[in-house]
Amino acid sequence: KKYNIAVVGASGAVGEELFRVLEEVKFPINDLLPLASANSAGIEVECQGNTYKIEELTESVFEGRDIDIAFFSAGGSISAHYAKYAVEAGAVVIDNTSHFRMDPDVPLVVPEVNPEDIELWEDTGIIANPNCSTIQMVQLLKPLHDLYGIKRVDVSTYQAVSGAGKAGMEELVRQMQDFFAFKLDESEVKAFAHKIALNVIPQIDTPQPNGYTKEEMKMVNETNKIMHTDFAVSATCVRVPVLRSHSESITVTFKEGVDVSVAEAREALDNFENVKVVDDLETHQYPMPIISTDTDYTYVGRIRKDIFAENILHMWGVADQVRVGAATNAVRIAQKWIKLQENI
Ligand code: 2RA
Repeated sequence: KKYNIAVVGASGAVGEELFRVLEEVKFPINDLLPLASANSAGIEVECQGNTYKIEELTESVFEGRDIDIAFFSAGGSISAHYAKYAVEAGAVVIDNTSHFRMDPDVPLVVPEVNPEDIELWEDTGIIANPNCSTIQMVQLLKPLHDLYGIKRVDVSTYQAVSGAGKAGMEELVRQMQDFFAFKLDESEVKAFAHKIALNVIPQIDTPQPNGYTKEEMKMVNETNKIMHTDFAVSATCVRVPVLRSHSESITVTFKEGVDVSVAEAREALDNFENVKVVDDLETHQYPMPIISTDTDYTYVGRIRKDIFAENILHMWGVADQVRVGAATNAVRIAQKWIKLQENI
């Protein structure tokens, strides 16, 4: 069977990556409906050797098109308003935005971690994609939780500017060009102090009353919904001048009495779907954005036991934010959803 696909946000960073991933996995596409705002209408997109024209997203655009799957990645307010029209027209919505993630009736899915939750799609017609920084973290937590039982997770993230979309990537490139054009030395770089070039910014999204940011609370709240657990999570989310991959320093505290084995942990991670262990400090083997970018794997390294506590493990995870953190995760959900439909 082939499927009719809609992509809302077709001109954005995630939308463009979706077309690439759908082509790479040879997704069974019958027809493709790229959708965006009026000023992108008419732009042509390529997928699987076919050319499609972007159409304007309207409340009625889904009617009569027999859309099976509608990917949304055009911001929370667009999903909030338009997802229902896609569902009413008979599509399953796979939403990349944060809008539906914590809705108790909407499954929040990382296919390698909680694929069974995809079966819950029929309640609302919507399946939510977690936040990019959450996805790559739970892919590493799941095998370790199954092995030892997690009590608490502390994570610091080093997030690429692609998380802020095309505009975020363009801003970094422009600032780096400005910097080198002026050949500013380090002292003058302060002029960019509030910018991202040659800087790190310990804030992503809006401040919350508890002193955390909205991005940090996404990681705190989404992790336990996906894993069906209730352990403590604390996050510090930082924007760094990297284009497309998020890096994360993750400290996992297991239940009292666990004497964690690095070899066991490394094996559990290595055996986990779509995770690659790159871990040999002596030969400078560890995950870095230059390794992960444009790939669909979640890389993990610097795996080491805490110096002072038997039940604590530290690790470093890196993944391409546009792919693993959004487009590829969404396509993997769609692949499992069609298997579900075909098994019925
Ligand atoms: C970011 N995770 O990195 C957020 C949204 N993609 O900006």
